[in-house]
Amino acid sequence: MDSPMRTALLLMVPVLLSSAAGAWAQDPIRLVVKAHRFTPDHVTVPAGQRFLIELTNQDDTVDEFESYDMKFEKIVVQGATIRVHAGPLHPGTYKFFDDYHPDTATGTVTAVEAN
Ligand SMILES: [Cu+2]
Repeated sequence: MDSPMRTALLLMVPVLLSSAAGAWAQDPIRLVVKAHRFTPDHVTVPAGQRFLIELTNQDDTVDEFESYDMKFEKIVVQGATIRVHAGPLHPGTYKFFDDYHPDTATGTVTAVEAN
């Protein structure tokens, strides 16, 4: 193999590896809270990677998106969309809730080994 071609192939490898490893966790997880319930109320993420949750509040009341397990807490006013970073998580199931309507607005994130 001639040298320029070999160099080009070697340069491509790390780019392909990093995009494959990062793609899943980098797509935001989109949640909606409506009638004081989350949709979806259960999501799966790869263990060991940071991820982003994007939450839209379709209620006409203020919510507080919170998780003791994942250590975030953020106000989301009516009609707004917020983003919170979470992870990296060990494999397991982690709870989140709306602190202003915790009786109905609850959900879970399950972290699974990503291979
Ligand atoms: Cu609420």
